[in-house]
Amino acid sequence: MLTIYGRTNSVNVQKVLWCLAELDVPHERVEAGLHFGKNHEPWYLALNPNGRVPLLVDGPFSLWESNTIVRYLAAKHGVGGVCPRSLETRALAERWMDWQLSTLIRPVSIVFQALYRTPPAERDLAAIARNTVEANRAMELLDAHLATQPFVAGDAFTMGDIPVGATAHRWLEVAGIERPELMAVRAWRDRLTQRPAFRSHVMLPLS
Ligand SMILES: N[C@@H](CCC(=O)N[C@@H](CS)C(=O)NCC(=O)O)C(=O)O
Repeated sequence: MLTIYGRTNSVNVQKVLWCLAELDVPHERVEAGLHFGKNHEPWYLALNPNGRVPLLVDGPFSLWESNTIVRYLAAKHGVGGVCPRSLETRALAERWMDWQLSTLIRPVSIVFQALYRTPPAERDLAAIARNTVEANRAMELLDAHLATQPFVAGDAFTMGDIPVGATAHRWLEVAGIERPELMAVRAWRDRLTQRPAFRSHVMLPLS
């Protein structure tokens, strides 16, 4: 049985659970990370030396890095669907997965962690302001792209929508920050909300 280690309020775990649900792959999930612990135990560090969640264990094979796990699952169970058969479309999907990791997640995480997991007296207000600007700039780039097509890699939903979709949803839900209108991103998020897998694994209260 395929096992995912990770807590459901982690955006990186959400990507993997969303992908598994899209692909209808049987699996079990074991709570890990933050107060659940496990991710700093020696056996876990032997499988993921970063001590982070998610971690996938698929028989004798294990894998860390959420976007890589999404790629692995899509290639194993979703070629012709979540993993496009066309090399060009697949590359476009992967480009947005890389962009999520290289550009979007850092400022979104800094602001989210500050506002949801840091006591008010300990918050770095300058860092929140600076990273809000940076996240909004990235979201405006995404908005301009999604104004031209319904999903990040073209006309159909692909694995490329998963990391960006989970992160963009989080940004749209963070309370107490200024955001541009992001009409195209919101329309795309509405399309994602029609997917049961997105509703079950990503549309959860932020904590
Ligand atoms: N780039 C990694 C980042 C993993 C990561 O930072 N995970 C966070 C949760 S979103 C984590 O493990 N935090 C520590 C913890 O939960 O104990 C990935 O995408 O898998």
